[in-house]
Amino acid sequence: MRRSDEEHLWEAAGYLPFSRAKIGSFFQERPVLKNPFLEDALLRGYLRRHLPQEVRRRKACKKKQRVANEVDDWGRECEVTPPRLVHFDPWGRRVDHIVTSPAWKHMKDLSAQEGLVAIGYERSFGEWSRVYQMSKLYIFSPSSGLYTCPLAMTDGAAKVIQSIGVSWPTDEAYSRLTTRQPDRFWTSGQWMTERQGGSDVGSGTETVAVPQTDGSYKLHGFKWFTSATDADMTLTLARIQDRTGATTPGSRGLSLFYAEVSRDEEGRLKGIEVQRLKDKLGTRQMPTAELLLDGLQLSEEGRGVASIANMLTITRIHNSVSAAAAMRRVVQLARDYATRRSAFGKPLKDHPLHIQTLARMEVETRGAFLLVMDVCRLLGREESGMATQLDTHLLRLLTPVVKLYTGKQAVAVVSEGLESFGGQGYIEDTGLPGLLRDAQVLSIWEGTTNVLSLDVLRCVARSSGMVLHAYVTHAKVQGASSVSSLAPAVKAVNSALSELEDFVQVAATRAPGYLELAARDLAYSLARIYTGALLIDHACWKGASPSDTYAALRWCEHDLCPVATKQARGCYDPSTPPLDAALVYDRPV
Ligand code: UCC
Repeated sequence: MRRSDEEHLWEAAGYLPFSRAKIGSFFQERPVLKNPFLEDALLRGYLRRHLPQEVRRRKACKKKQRVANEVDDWGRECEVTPPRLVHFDPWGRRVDHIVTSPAWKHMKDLSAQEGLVAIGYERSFGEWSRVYQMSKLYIFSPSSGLYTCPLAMTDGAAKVIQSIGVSWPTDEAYSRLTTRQPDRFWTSGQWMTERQGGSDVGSGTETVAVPQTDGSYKLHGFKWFTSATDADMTLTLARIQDRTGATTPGSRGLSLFYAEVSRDEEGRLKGIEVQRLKDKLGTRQMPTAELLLDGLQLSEEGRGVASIANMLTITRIHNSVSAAAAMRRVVQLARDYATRRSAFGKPLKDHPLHIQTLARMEVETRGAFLLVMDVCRLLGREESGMATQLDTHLLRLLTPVVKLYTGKQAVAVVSEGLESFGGQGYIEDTGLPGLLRDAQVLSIWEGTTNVLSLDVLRCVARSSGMVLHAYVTHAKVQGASSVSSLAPAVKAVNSALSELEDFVQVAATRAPGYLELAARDLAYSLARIYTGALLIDHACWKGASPSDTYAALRWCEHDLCPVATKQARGCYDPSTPPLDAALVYDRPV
């Protein structure tokens, strides 16, 4: 080959031409996303075990393959083409357009067609409708480009409207939220957070609702985090002003409002101004904004928090589904990669320490999946009128537990998963780092870990301990097994349950601050013990595999009841808070 004049020039200048650079011929194969349904032994076993045959027949595999082929590409497009805010049109008119990618719009149509919200309300599969719906969302979620966020809020809004009673003006909204027709389908926002409070909604909400002569209200306020701001409607909280302009402070002063997001003939948003889009660590695919709005009253006056709690239950369950799904996705990619990547003379899959690490991730993922699906099962039972009182208590207790536990697990497992790709796990255009950035929000929005731990305490107190009684009764039944290979796991669950009961007895005699300090560990204990019981139960099923048994045994090697362990160490004693504070604010002497 003739060398170009340019090459001669570079050489004369002392540089080696690129043609001689030793870049070698090796290119690492990338991890391949296969059919996420066929690749998920636990999901398939769980559905085979629990879903009626009629439901399973409809769960065609072809659609799951579509997730790997087409939908995942849309999800990636949502990530690389994030929404942007156009404040003004070319002629200077304020328009506040949130411009989203075509892929984001495809996600909306797909969600309607697949009935990702509708299934929960059609209830064609009775008590199993929620498990069916959530298992579809579980497959969809990691490829959805975060479209699961608007879907969570849409589902929550439909639930709130249904629980309050579907009548004017929300009947049309309800039918649009739960339709399968893409051209009619609406999504909803849940605009709660203000500058003073995302967690302490009761004292942080400043938005006021001013009564109008036609019986409607104008809302004036500043919503600080409004996720999926391109929604068609929203539910939001505000304080109703009386004739003198006074409002009731605290949670009892909050009412729930419904608002449609619409535009006037000139394309301007009616009653809403979008201040700016948020610059977030992750979930960049989804528009989150600061804005002002006006709307119509929906709840009974002063019942805003209680009314929106139904929405929180649904969005927290969706959050948990997304958490389990994120773990499953990274495990699927990591185990595929381990067959394609070689180091130190052999494929990663032949390095026992690497496989042990993947197996630990798998155990965490299985635990999360079973815990989430059990909560979906309980929700389905409640909504189909099949729930016993024990089921209702369990659902109330386990909703914050599953959300807080899986949110944290997802961050840990996804982070571990990225490590299994080496440096490539840290490179943006592999699409892998986004998994971690998006997982990080799961423990933050819809109630942080500590806020939810306190919610656990509150529901125990408000039910006079009935939710705990239901928990212990159910976990014991689930944990009983005659399969000898599971004996160590059964023993671990039962002794952890006894420790938990002992903890509760002791804690009940202590000052109130004692329980508050124990709240997070208590919630973790509830999650770990119950999950252990579920893994054992699944491993006892006649169609279970040796892997199901192995996973149950490994899970139960955890400290299942950290709250008892820490109680024994005096971690919640009255001296702890001052010592914690001294440590946190330690200064050089
Ligand atoms: O907006 C956000 C981002 C949106 C993105 C969503 C995407 C999700 C997608 C996931 C898939 C990828 S984040 C907003 C985050 N903020 C929160 O989640 C709020 C966190 N704070 C709490 O949860 C607090 O505990 C509050 C706000 C509920 C505390 O308020 P109060 O007023 O102090 O609460 P109370 O007094 O405990 O309860 C008031 C009423 C009571 O009913 P009544 O009056 O009948 O006794 C409670 O029983 O509300 C009822 N209630 C509940 N009911 C309170 N919490 C619950 C609950 N969890 N379940 C049932």
